[in-house]
Amino acid sequence: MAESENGGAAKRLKTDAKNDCGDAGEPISDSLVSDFKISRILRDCAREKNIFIHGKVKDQDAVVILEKTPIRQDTLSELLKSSQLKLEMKNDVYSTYQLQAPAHLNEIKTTVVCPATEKHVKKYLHQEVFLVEESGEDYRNLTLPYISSQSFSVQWVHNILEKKAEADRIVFEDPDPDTGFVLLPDFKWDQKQLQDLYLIAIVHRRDVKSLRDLTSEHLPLLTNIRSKGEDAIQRQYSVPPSKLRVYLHYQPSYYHLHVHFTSVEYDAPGCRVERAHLLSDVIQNLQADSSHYHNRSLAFPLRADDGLLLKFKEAGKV
Ligand code: M7G
Repeated sequence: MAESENGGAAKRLKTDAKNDCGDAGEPISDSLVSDFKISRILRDCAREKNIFIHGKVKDQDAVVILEKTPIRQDTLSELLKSSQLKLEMKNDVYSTYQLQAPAHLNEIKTTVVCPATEKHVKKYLHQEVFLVEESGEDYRNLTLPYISSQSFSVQWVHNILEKKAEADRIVFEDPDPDTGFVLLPDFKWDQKQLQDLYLIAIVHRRDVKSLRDLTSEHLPLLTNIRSKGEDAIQRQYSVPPSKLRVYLHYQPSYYHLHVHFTSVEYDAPGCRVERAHLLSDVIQNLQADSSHYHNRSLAFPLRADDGLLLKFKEAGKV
């Protein structure tokens, strides 16, 4: 089985400030953000220091996500040396300041979805959440028909697999058509520090939508992702398997099988028990019973405006 590795940019943490690329590999132009007309705030969180904004770029719907990133240890002394301090208050041994950092140490991670569909807007809108319990039968009768007609496009996934986008970000690839995958940084991670390390392994196979499709037939694929994914991360970032949380989402947003690799110290969005299934548990469940994920009930959260929740309500399941 042939394997390839991309040493390039992924070998080190990203410290330069160059633009990321759009789907077609073109740099995202500055005007995409400066032409953005705000319609409403979808969500904001003071603790996570991010804000999700819905608006328009030249008549096209767009979502812009702004996020303050963690303070980097490698630029700490520069930050302290080259910033200006403005005193806010002083009392006994206590004082607080506004630290005005130079522009290059004060960047805001910005994600743009443009054109954004109504489903993208809903994904980021703060909503009440309900927990649904889905039996294997519910999956086949309610969920499968719904996701077959309503789910997000996986064009971005195909672009990655076909090297039409993000090819220079690939950390590791096993090209085997049955057990192979591409490992690359999740677009939620700016790769500037390891505290919030986040990579995804996307399988080459296109016939596995989610956890529900997995049987013991897929064990070689899953064990391959675990061992080679962990090895690659150890090599590239010197992060050992014991520092990783490796899991699948159910329900995922994108129905093409992929596995999340995050730092175990990082409270990543979607890593809670109602959505994350540890890869090692999935492997053991399938070893014990090949039809585990076909038959058993799986609980997951659905937002109030999710069409799938309506289907479960209509069927009297919620
Ligand atoms: P998911 O479990 O299907 O859905 O995971 P979630 O987004 O609700 O978690 C898909 C993962 O792929 C997420 O962690 C996304 O941040 C990531 N992702 C989504 N898109 C559109 C891209 C992309 O274009 N490039 C990369 N590298 N990651 C993406």
